[in-house]
Amino acid sequence: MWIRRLRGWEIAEAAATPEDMFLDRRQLLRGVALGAAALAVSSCGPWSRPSPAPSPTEADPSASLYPAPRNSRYVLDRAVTGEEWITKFNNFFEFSADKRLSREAQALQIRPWTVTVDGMVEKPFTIDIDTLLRKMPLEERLYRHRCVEAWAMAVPWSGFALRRFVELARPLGSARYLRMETFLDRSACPRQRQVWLPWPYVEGLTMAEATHELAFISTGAYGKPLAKQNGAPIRLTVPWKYGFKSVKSIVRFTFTDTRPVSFWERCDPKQYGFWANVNPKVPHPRWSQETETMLGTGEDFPTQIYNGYGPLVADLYRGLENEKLFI
Ligand SMILES: Nc1nc2c(c(=O)[nH]1)N[C@H]1C(S)=C(S)[C@@H](COP(=O)(O)O)O[C@H]1N2
Ligand SMILES: [Mo]
Repeated sequence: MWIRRLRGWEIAEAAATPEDMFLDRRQLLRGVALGAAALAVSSCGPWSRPSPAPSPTEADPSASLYPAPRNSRYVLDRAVTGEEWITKFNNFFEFSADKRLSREAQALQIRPWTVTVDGMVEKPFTIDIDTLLRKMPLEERLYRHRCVEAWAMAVPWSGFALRRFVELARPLGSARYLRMETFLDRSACPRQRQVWLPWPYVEGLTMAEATHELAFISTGAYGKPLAKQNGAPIRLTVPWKYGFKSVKSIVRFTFTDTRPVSFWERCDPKQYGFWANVNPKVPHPRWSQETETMLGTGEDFPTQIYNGYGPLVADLYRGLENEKLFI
């Protein structure tokens, strides 16, 4: 039985999702605050068990590629989270500020889907997702996922190492960052007509981060192609950073020498920065990051620095101690 306490994401769900906090201020100015607040209040809490996901209506042409062989290097210190959580409890602000957005997300058209590689590369190109999937060595990895809202999951992702994709892209030596961009489709995605939000969703990594062994591109989960609400057909997964870095439904990878400004950083740079590494000692302005609650079991765990991946990633940040690495 879940003992009800006020946790970071409950605050977030009720009143202070990153977007709502951003909207709070804007909406005071605009006087249109009611919609989101009413939605948040009318929904029941995120701790109630979600019902099973709707079965996909169209066949996914990549279905035969899954399940991919598991890479045994990445082990968990806790149980894999029930699949119903990842398919029914999501952050995907293109579709809703409410976690129950799986139905809305089915409007996303994931075929045809192309991915463009441009910027500081030997030769820019655009590749069809199914061609890309057959070029990349697919594997399964068990990773922990830690949202800045203090909930967590343990997920069997399928996909490929981001560094294999970087090799395919052939960046120039002068590239310092990899910028990743979600689709922008104002006709199919009504929320992207909210001109006060900086659509499309953008995220970025340094080249050292992007070529780190842990940086992963997920194209599937739980032995199946990725569900639309999880960012089909291709999303980033960087388990040592807060979940908002893991940009969904990517259409463009740009190599650049300029640090990208991410979606949330553009919304509110005081709360969300470029690095966003997990750290229990650096609270969010509205809640502590000391502990996290596992979806499904409701178990609390102490938050670990770099989400427990410190031994693998801490070296990436030597000499950068003056940067805001943990926000
Ligand atoms: N394009 C896009 N990517 C996104 C988001 C989003 O709103 N839009 N939300 C982020 C946040 S805050 C989290 S916690 C994860 C959630 O991924 P999941 O719903 O697959 O668990 O996606 C991240 N990627
Ligand atoms: Mo998140």
